[in-house]
Amino acid sequence: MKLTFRWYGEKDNIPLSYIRQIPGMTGVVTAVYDVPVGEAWSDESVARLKALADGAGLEMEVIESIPVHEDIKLGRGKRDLYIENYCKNLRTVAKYGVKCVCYNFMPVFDWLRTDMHHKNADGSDSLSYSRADYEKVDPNNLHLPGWDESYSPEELQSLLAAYKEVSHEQLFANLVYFLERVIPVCDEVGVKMAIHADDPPWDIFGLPRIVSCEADLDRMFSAVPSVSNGVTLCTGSFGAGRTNDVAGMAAKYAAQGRVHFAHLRNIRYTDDTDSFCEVGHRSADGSLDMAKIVRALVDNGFDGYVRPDHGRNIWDENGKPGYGLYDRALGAAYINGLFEMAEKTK
Ligand code: DNO
Repeated sequence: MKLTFRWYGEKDNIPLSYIRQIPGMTGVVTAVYDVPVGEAWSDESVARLKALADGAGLEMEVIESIPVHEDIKLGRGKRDLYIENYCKNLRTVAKYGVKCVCYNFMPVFDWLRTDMHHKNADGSDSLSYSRADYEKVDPNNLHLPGWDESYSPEELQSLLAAYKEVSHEQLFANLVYFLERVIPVCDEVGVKMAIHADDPPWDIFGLPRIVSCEADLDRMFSAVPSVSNGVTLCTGSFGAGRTNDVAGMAAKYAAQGRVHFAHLRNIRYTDDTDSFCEVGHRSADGSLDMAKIVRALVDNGFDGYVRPDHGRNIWDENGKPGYGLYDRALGAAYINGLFEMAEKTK
């Protein structure tokens, strides 16, 4: 595996030199952030990120994300133009050594939580999701850090209305249409596409979600079989679905050579509905068996990229929600240990 760390480009207040000092760190996971979704990225902007990473002794082999325009997900008339731009972006990043692109196909909203600063018993805080609070959220008036917030309230309402006509089947057909056009480009330029799990892995606000469980991945892979069509095994996202066997999924898709990227983090189920809280990475702190998941990856030949995912805010850090330095660095150290043990006892 190759250990990586998410870095939000030049606006990230975590210096690359700090990232470089985390034991075992090989590279950054980043993106061009100042271009509207759907537009082409310039060579200069990608070259600049690459030069900064190089200068810090870090690789830049993973992009998270090249976002997918809503017209592609909705199957609207302009989707071919946006797909063309997507393919251009794949070619551009490949030119600068990128090997893996993480993306998602969640309508309108990316990840959802109901509390950005859930207070934990140890005094840290973390992201959490509660079913009771979710029931009170108005999707027309929702602001969460880390999303594309470029929609005006009117645009958001019209997007939400447009999805009323889109069933799960239609959304899946639109995903296949997209993949049938981008995966051949990936095959050609040597980039692996790694779809991110829905987070959380169920429909929200009546919007369809189609990357939530094993059956979803199976049908996506059988529709477009090239191994360039793979997954970001986000343990916290799939794991929030209590019927998902994350270690089983890790084993199965690693054996198929389709786990190109793994986001490793733990969550704890907090009631008997679907509420959960993000916790430190250790198995003992949450509901997921991280050692079993890493063992499943290693035993099945996984050789993709890994990154510690969301950490808590600790040591008075006031980090970007989920993306402070300290707890992710501790997570990285723990992940190193799990992999070393799994690899030496393979
Ligand atoms: C949240 C992230 C997601 C992820 C996208 C990939 O912390 O895991 O926002 O980057 O879903 O497109």
